[in-house]
This record gives sequence, structure tokens and C-alpha cells, in this order.
Amino acid sequence: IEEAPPSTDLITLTRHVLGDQLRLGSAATGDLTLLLTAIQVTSKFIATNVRRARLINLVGLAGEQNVQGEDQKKLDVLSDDIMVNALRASGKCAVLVSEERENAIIIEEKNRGKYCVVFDPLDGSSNIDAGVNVGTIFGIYQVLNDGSASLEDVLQQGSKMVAAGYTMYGSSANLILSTGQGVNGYTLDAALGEFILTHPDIQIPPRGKIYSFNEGNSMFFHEPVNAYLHSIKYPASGKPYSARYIGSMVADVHRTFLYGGIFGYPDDKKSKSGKLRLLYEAFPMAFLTEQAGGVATTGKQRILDIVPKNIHERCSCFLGSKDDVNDLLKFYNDPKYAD
Ligand code: P6P
Repeated sequence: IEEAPPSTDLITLTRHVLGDQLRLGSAATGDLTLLLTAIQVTSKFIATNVRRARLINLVGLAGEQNVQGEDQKKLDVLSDDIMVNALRASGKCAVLVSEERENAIIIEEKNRGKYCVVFDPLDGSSNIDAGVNVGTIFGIYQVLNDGSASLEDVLQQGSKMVAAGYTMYGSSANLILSTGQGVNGYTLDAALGEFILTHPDIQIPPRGKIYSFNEGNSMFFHEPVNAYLHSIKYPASGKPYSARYIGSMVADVHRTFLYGGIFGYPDDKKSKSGKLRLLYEAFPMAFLTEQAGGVATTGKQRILDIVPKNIHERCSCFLGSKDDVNDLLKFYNDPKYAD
């Protein structure tokens, strides 16, 4: 079969973002585009090493524990290092927060820029040895004042983020990004080394047929959660929802964006503040969710309204199709289920 001639009008991530930024007129200096170029480099590096991990014996523990007290995988450490180095070298950052580092990194004056990046370099890494999709999650703030670089620059409400995204490492590397003008998906063409626009203007379906919760925690779930799950598993009419749970947030959220439905990691009687981290997991995913027409809530408040108190705090998280998440909220707002 004659192969179609290669496209000669490639919409790369950089070209696409630059286009969006130029439409902002003089407000755009190109700094965000350059910062996103650095992030693309880290995603390409991590994609390459996740893919080769088994071959070059990168799976397995690095013998260290991270600030969360979790065993660090060699890939975790590599991914964290490449991100810190590339973001520092970009000259566009003032403060960095990594899931792998106890303290925020304040970039030295000579390399400092106006953005702060909060990130989980390799989320879902406990699944790496099983070959499950893992990902990098990032959120970007602007510093509160010109030249400032302190913790308060990264303890801003999620709604103050100027951009957020994730890269999922699977059969291909998919970078999903929003700079505040909707959500777009880009697929890495490894031959070119470019992320190419493949999913323009992602919109979460208003309702799905899938729920994604770790039901192994059901005995700890608060009443509104169990009541909601019961309502979609034993519906008064119509078919029950399907259960899909990968246990890697980037993979579960990516499927929810494309197919619709609801993803939830609620706070419960065991994990009083939930498990997912607010700054570099819930905030970026909530930003993307709302930009794609969905709803992201703790069950009690909009996730993006939270003002973080510390960089590694956790939060309850439900996100996805607006009708599905609003159905869940009916149970939280019904005094019958207050426990
Ligand atoms: P559980 C992975 O470790 C992670 O941080 C997220 O990627 C994922 O959604 C969650 O934890 C899975 O947690 O308790 O269901 O294994």
C-alpha cells in the first residue's frame, strides 16, 4: 500500500503554543513557550528512559526513600534530576517543587525567571515494574511579584496557575497541556523528537459510563461516596457503570478525559486528607479538567479554590464529566449521608 506522503505542515507543540501566545498580543514574551520547551525536553528524556528501563536495568529501587517515605525507583531519581536541571537551565524559573524533594528549590538570582513549576516527575512509579503507564504531572504559576522567589510563590490557589499538563509514558508519549485556552494533546514523534498536535481541543464528555476508584478502600469511604457508588452500580433504571482502575493517576485521568466518567481518590477514615498531593497532582489535573469542560472537587469544595498551606499537603479528589461529578456532589450535599 502506497504510504501517504509525510505531512509538511507539522503543528508541533511549540508552534501551537506560540500561536496561542501570540494571539495574547504583547502580553506574551515567549518566556512560557521557552519554559515549555524545557519541559518537552524532560518528557523526551523520561520517555526514552522509561522505555529502555528494563533493558538498562533501571527498574527496581534506588535504595533511597523519598520525602513521602516511599521507596524511590531509579527512574524516579533520574526523572527528578532531569527536570530540576532542565528547568534551572531554562532561566525561566524562580521556584521549583518536586514530589521527590522535601524542600522547594529557590533558583539562584543569576538563573532566575518569573515562573514557578510544581511537579511530580514520575507519578505512578510503583507500577513501573509491571509496565503500567506512568507519567509526569506539572503545574506552572507566575511569581507573585517581579523578582520574588519564595514559598509563597508556590502556595497560591490552584486557580492562579497559568498552565498545567502531564506527559503519559505508554505505547507512545502523550503530552496533554493547557495554557488557559482549552486543552490540547500532543504525541511524541520519536523520529523527529517533536510533540505533534494529535488531540486538538479536548472536551470531556458531559457524562460517561465509567467510574475509577480504588474500591479496596470502600470500608474506609465516607457515607456519601459509598452511597454514590451504590447508585451507579445498582441503578434504579438503566445499566450499571463499568469499573476501570489502573492505579496510575495519569493513566486513569487520561482515560477519563477521553472517554468521560468519574475518577475519585477521596479522603476517608484511613487517609484523613486523601492520598493525592494537592500542589502537583490535584491542582494540575483540576486545571486541565475545568479547561476541558469537566468538574474537579474535593466533595466539599472546588479543588482550584484551595489555598495550600504546605507544598506536600494532600487532598480529596474527584474529577471528570460534569454530570457524573455533580451526581456525586448531590450525595455530599444530602444531609442523609452526612457521617
Ligand atoms: P492506590 C500512584 O502511586 C498514585 O500516587 C497515583 O498515581 C494513583 O492514582 C494512586 O497513587 C493510586 O493509589 O492507593 O489506589 O494504589
